[in-house]
Amino acid sequence: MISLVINSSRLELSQGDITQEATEAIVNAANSHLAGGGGVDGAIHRAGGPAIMKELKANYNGCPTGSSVLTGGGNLKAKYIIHAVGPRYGGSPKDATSLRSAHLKSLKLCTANNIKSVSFCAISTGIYGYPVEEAAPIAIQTTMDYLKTHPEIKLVRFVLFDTKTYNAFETALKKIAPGVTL
Ligand code: AR6
Repeated sequence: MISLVINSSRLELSQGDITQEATEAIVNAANSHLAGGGGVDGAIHRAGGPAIMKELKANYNGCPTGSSVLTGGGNLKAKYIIHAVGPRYGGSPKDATSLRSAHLKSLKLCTANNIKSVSFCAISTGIYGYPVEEAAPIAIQTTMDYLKTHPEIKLVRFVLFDTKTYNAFETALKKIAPGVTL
């Protein structure tokens, strides 16, 4: 675990399973049909139960890439799930814009819904093929910039599933914020 204080907020990196997180919200890596799938999306729907898909179908007709929508957390400890749609990696500059936007929209949903603690997974870096060494600095920089002007969010935690992903986020955080303490 590594963390960085930004004004009165904290950005944390930890390794683990996001379905077990007790932050108020967790951020899912969804697809634009909001149809469920593999990876973390599959894990969240399995752990959270069918109420989540029911709510998605009742309220949304999909979600564009680079955006996100909010549901309740079903059986999870988290009260809310933010379903963010990251880009499929294709090597174009648009990918970074979409990835940044997926994070920013998710943070804005936290502000709009008075959510003070949120956990993100490493959006787009699994099935969607975004190299984690490129994705991690975008995720971290977007979050740091937001927290600088949005003290209402007290905790943003990145919950990274495997060691390779955790290490890439740690490397990116240390590069962006060299004074970071373990
Ligand atoms: N907790 C935290 N992170 C996890 C977990 C977990 N339980 N399980 C996997 N990860 P991915 P994407 C990590 O593939 O690349 C789905 O089918 C995983 O190791 O879940 O955005 C959707 O429906 C990786 O670091 O999401 C979409 O169709 C990260 O979560 C598509 O996959 C993201 O990997 C989205 O692909």
